[in-house]
Amino acid sequence: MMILRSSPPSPFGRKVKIAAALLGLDKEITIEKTDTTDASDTIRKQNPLGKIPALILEDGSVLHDSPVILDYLDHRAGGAKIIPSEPNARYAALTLQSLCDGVLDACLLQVYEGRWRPAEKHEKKWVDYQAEKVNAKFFIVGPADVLKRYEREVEKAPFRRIKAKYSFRSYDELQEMFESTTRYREVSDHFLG
Ligand SMILES: N[C@@H](CCC(=O)N[C@@H](CS)C(=O)NCC(=O)O)C(=O)O
Repeated sequence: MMILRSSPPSPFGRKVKIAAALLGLDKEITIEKTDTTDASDTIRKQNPLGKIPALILEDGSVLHDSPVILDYLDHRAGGAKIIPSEPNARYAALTLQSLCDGVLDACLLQVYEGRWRPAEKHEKKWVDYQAEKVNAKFFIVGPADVLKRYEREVEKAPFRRIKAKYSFRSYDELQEMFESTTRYREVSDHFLG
């Protein structure tokens, strides 16, 4: 059994959970809740950067960050399932992943402004700059019929609320939306047949 160090609201952790489900590997992974803000959490030993997600393999070795974990899961599932092997398709997929990760980073930087700095020190220019990246680049790739059904949920995506509130509560709302709307298996069937 592999162990995924993650936390329910973590977008990068959810990315790994979705990949595992798409690849049919979710039953081989136990999720161990992690608090990256807790200095005594073992994540800081497992990943010297103290970041989640981190995937602990059966032999005790630790993989991070999420692109590395996805690459490993794809390999473990037989290869070229979510990351193509043909060079053009492969580098297009990896670049798309990098873009999506960048959007998540821009979301997190807005959240961290609220989490780590007192309200009077929030730098609006910085937060707006990150929000621009999210607003400009946020999109979903997939078959039209699947997207149609998710459109309504995307409209409800609370990124703007995160921007407005910088609070854990908004993040919890994001998590709630995710739990109520994401159907891993359904998505898996559409994307992988
Ligand atoms: N590039 C990393 C980003 C991971 C990341 O930023 N994780 C956040 C939670 S979603 C985290 O651990 N933050 C705590 C920290 O930065 O110390 C990946 O793709 O896994």
